[in-house]
Amino acid sequence: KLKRNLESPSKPDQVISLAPSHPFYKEINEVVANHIRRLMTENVEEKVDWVCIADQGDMKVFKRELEENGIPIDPMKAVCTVKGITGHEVCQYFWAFDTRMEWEATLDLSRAVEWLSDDTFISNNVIKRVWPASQRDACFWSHIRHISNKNDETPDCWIVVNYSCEHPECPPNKYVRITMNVALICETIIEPPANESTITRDNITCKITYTADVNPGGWAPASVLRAVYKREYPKFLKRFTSFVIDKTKDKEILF
Ligand code: 16C
Repeated sequence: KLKRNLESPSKPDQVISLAPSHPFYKEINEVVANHIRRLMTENVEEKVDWVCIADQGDMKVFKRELEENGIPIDPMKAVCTVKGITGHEVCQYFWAFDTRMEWEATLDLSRAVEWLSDDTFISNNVIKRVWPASQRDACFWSHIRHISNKNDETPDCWIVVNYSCEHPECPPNKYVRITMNVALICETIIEPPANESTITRDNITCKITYTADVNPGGWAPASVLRAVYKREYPKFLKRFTSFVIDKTKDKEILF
């Protein structure tokens, strides 16, 4: 089932963290900081221009209708709570390249283009074609980070950001290139077990906030695109979180 380009470089055994002199270092830190700021200040449920497009109790998906030069670029935001898994586990699986095709149902292909460090790599996703639009692809860096609440000003959370970039080995010459700024931020809530017994999966809940700002590139019919988003974003969240539950159920809890 796992479709990967044979030329994809596999993750090296050990790679040092991204050096401050790396061309993406500043951008990654700024983008991560903006997502954390947005998490702490934006409550879409209170804003009139955000509409809820899916409400399944523990999972809600919101969008804000926006167009740029006639192309819909609706920002999406989803919040959900899932029992039995930690934020670290959820982010680890969202970031991990080798299992991406096991839960990604909207891709034809995903290939790693370059590993920048042990927490950051660049990949190329080829998205399934949606009639009548042309097929799309994306080239983006994926970065995973733990933010600890050292100073009480930020929540203790795990974050993964997928952010569009250019790469000489991934030129936009075969498909329409989409651009995106996607973040998955997770906080783990632990309900202390009675009698100081060991924490089990029954005592943990993960609060997930997912945001996706995607520009579909060239022409895309707004009504079709919006119908696909309305169906595919909730489907992705359900499928992905079920995947994490299944992968971790017999494993030790990764806090
Ligand atoms: O975040 C997700 N996945 C990440 C890892 O792969 C990564 C990818 C983000 C890209 C998400 C947006 C893709 C939009 C493509 C626009 C295509 C235009 C088509 C024109 C239509 C008229 O961060 C999870 C992403 C979950 C995506 C849900 C929405 C995707 C729609 C894609 C259309 C393919 C449908 C295939 C139907 C079987």
